[in-house]
Amino acid sequence: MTIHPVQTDMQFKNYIGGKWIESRSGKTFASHNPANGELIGTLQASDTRDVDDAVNAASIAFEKWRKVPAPKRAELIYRVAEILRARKQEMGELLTREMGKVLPEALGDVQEAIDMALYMAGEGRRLNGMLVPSELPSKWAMAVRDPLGVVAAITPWNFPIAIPAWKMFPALICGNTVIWKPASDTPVLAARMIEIYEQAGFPPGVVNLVTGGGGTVGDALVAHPQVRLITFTGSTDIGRAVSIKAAQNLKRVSLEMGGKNAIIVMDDADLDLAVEGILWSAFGTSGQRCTACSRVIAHHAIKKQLLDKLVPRTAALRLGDGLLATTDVGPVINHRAAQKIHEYTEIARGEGAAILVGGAIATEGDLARGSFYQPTIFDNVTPTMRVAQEEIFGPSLSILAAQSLDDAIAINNRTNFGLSTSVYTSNVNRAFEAMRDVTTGIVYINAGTIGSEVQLPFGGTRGTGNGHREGGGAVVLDTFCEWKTIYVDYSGRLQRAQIDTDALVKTVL
Ligand code: UN1
Repeated sequence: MTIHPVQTDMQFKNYIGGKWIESRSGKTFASHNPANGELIGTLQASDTRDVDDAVNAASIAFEKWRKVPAPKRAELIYRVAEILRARKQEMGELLTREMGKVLPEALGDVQEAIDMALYMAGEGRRLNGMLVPSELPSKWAMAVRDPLGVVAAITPWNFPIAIPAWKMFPALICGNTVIWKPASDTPVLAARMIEIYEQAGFPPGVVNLVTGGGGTVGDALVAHPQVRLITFTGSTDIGRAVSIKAAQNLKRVSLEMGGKNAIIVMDDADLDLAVEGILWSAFGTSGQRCTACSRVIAHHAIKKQLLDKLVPRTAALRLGDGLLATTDVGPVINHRAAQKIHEYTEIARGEGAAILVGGAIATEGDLARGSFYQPTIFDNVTPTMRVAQEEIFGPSLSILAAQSLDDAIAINNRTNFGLSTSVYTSNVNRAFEAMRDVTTGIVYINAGTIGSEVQLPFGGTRGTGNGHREGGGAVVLDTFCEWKTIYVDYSGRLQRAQIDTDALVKTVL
């Protein structure tokens, strides 16, 4: 494995109208490596004037871009996939340095963007509309997909390459132009990604980057009347605020928010398989996935046996810099996050949970230079405890007991989130009952709660989303398109729908 040379103290600019430019604010902010505090780069701390410039550039570009045939738009997206594939290792390493996840997962994050690019580029030759019979003779009835205009993508740091790809490739293939506001913890990756769009040959103004705070750049994008769609992934609180603010201009908002995902382990499950799924889903990405498993709902008959296998495996996980092959679990995104995760440990303790493993910020040796949290398991958790209800977004797992499958599903469904659920069972009837009765947007049987694939809808119910889905072909296109219904009457006479139907059919016959 080659580790590419580390460049530090690099200054990255905004990308507006095809030019790299400094913010009008004259201010910058820094991005650091959560494993050791290393400076990754300085970025523009933009303000509303930069957002205005970007909206202006994206609006002008839209008039040309919407007329570029979709198969041609697709060629540019294919090009992004090719460049990203060639630079996968380098981008993966940068991802580990800026965000912290271990390198194999970082490469997976980049791969997910490559997959999405290839998939959406394929839509360039599809973008199916509708052609249906008219009720009148000599008349065509059809519907086509129109782009919305300027789309704002507000993206999180936990999948800094994949999640923007889920939003931007569908937006672009449909003919929208995009302004990207990346999370302030991972902006260097965004700037590098924009270089790839530039290299792929996207025309000026079609893809724009404005870095800076959510309260300034994000709010300005949400409020701007010319931004027609906000596609946001982040916390439920911010998503709700985005939705309320955007409603004033009646704009479309696609939200992907929190999760409180559970793995249900039945008494007939393969426990070794379940343990692998739990470790991967709860502690992969240091638990910082909205699909992460933060609850295990174990059938009471096997709970002890399951914990006897799970706890030592959890205790053996090695924390460290994600670039090292010896690391199982990387840092959490920053010190604030580690503090917040620890507050939940205190809450669990206060609520009467038993801490079986972990439960502290990790500071041994080199870990003190970064923000690390020990993989943690809370036992004796009951469904109404805060640690069983609230999203922690860290390597903290609550164990609950259930009396039966129905009981487990009821516990699973009773939270304010609804993203992903997994059920371990070897009984096919139980598996199908769970597939019927679980009310989250994603259900896994005999696999963990993480690992969705781009060609299927991704999203959740209740506080996780607002009804939109990402990935999943036609489903995601519906978010990024406006349906335009077109009637073409070539009869040469006035035909009145719903009135002349009978008479005219008689004339034709
Ligand atoms: C997220 O955590 O926000 O299914 C997305 C998964 C990944 C995507 C997670 N493919 O875990």
